[in-house]
Amino acid sequence: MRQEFGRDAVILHTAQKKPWLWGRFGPRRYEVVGAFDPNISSSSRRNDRDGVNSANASTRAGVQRQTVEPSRPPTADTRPDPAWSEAMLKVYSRLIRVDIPRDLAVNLIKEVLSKLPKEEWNNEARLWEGLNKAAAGRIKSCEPWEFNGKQHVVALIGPTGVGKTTTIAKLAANFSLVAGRKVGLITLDTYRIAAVEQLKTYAEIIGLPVQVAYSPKELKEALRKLQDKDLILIDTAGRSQNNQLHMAELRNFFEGVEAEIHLVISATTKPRDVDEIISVFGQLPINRVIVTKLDETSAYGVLLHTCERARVPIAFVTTGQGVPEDIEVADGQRIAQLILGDA
Ligand SMILES: Nc1nc2c(ncn2[C@@H]2O[C@H](COP(=O)(O)OP(=O)(O)OP(=O)(O)O)[C@@H](O)[C@H]2O)c(=O)[nH]1
Ligand SMILES: [Mg+2]
Repeated sequence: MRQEFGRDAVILHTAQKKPWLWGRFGPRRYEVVGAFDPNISSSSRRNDRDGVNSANASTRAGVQRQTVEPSRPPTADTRPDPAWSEAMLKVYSRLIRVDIPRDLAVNLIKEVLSKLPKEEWNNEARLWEGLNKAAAGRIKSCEPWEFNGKQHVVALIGPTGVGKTTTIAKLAANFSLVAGRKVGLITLDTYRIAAVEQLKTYAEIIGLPVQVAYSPKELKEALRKLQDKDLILIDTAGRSQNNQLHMAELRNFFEGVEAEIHLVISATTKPRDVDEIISVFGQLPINRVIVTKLDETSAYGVLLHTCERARVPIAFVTTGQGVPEDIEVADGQRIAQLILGDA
């Protein structure tokens, strides 16, 4: 906007335009609405524009400095195996570059070697091809719920601020407005001021009923009230994985409830924290994982790490703050390409 119309132009609204849930990583379009004062002379605007251009160039350079890691080949002491060929080391460092943890990278390469004839072990292209297959094989995804007369009760759990409530709003809008399903919402998040309001606001816009449950008994009552719905989405309070009391509360809520529990993890989480989150939230029977905020990182290795540790399929990924459009059905093959694509 500013490159085009000068420094005084202001952005009023931006939106990402792309197909909804079933778009499967479709191409993106952006809509930017802005305004500028036409009374500012074009020459001063041109000057502004130069100023802005140079500012942009330096910002871009700044961002690149932060996000692009130099591709240093592993040194002798970080070599996972002294017998590894140059090609193996090269693919290993590419895996590290996209944030795949070292032990997982070694494990993947060993899997590839076990399937590749020895004379190809020094062929980088063949190794990389094998790695793509190995990664895709390890990322299990699943199709969205089929209904055939069966009701699905789905609870989203996970750490604070990963996007549980927003993801519920996206799912609710897609399954009710696009797929034409009867959807009901329940929230157990009565800890945070405005948490209930957040879900109620979405529900009002979409036109869905919301129940608030303060206790396990009330959850069962709420489920009864929504028994005519095809899909019931349950929002929970985000808590740190270090809060054991919260885990006990969550377990109490879901005891005797047939809910499909979806663990929500942000793609920006560090691998070590993923381990911790999965081990602590794993006190509940997790059926699926949802990975959020793919738009906030460019190294997607944590998706592979999450699949490895959670040992359940990824159901959905989310790619922005926009409700309802920034959510997609997970596709293992496509996620593998995404992870290794930039390496
Ligand atoms: N960039 C980006 N932001 C997202 C995404 N999903 C959610 N957010 C944002 O993350 C912030 C937190 O979202 P919430 O849905 O409130 O997260 P939550 O897990 O319900 O949070 P708690 O209930 O406090 O634990 C909001 O600003 C959302 O707009 C996503 O896919 N990408
Ligand atoms: Mg929430």
